[in-house]
Amino acid sequence: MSTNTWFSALKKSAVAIAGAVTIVGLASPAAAAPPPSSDGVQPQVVGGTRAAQGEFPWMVRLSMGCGGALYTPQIVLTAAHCVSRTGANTSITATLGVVDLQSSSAIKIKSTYVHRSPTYDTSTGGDWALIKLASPATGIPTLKIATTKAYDNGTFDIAGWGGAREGGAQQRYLLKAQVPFVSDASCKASGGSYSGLISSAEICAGFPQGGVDTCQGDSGGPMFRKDNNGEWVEVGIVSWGEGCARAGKPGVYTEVSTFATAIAAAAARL
Ligand code: 4AZ
Repeated sequence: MSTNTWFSALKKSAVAIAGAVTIVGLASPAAAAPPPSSDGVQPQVVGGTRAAQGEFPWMVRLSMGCGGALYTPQIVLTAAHCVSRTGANTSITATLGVVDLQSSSAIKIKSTYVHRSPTYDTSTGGDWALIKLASPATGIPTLKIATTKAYDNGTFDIAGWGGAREGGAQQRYLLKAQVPFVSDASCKASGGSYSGLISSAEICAGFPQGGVDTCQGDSGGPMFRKDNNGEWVEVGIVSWGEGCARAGKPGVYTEVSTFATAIAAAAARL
């Protein structure tokens, strides 16, 4: 099947692909090209570089191959397409506190329960889910969510352990990159699946020329920026895209502000 068809299929059956989100950069963008890593080794993710230990302390890797962000000490915010259903679930392991997934310092905590957005796969959209952890991740900062559209603009940060390029392997070390906001109108005009963009529920980001993006295995992870107080705020959740880092094919993210009230209410009941 064509790559685009393959990708749409992935979007529909998120759990199957949940393992690999990668920050991919296939070609250097004209603007804001990331610098090479300080160790002099070319990062395996083109367009991204390695995050420093502690730089994004709320980043979570989930065992089904998705990303997430620590929302409260005992709740991870991820994508609905990374989980199968709402209900008791002790099969997920969250890895926290490290950029190196193989670090002996990694904190690993099992899940107890999953809450999948009830509007996911409806016309409302809402690719988000909450995972309750068996115990609090003490000492790990949380990432707040955007509660208004005020931060749905500008330059966003993305991070994840997904593939370094389209079809590439999952990463041991956390990679990061930056991508600019793309308007709903521009995103919707990107052809293919983008014509079905749910403007109220999704927010797009990427360079017109491609080159920097999230990718398979980054799903569920946060797209974030600083707020007016200089604090990190999650504005998007890695959701889908046609391929990775392709020109004219932005990354699509759950618009967190749209679902902030529902997310907070669900978390309060977990
Ligand atoms: C994925 O398969 C995926 N380029 C996530 C994000 C993007 C593409 C694919 C965006 O999880």
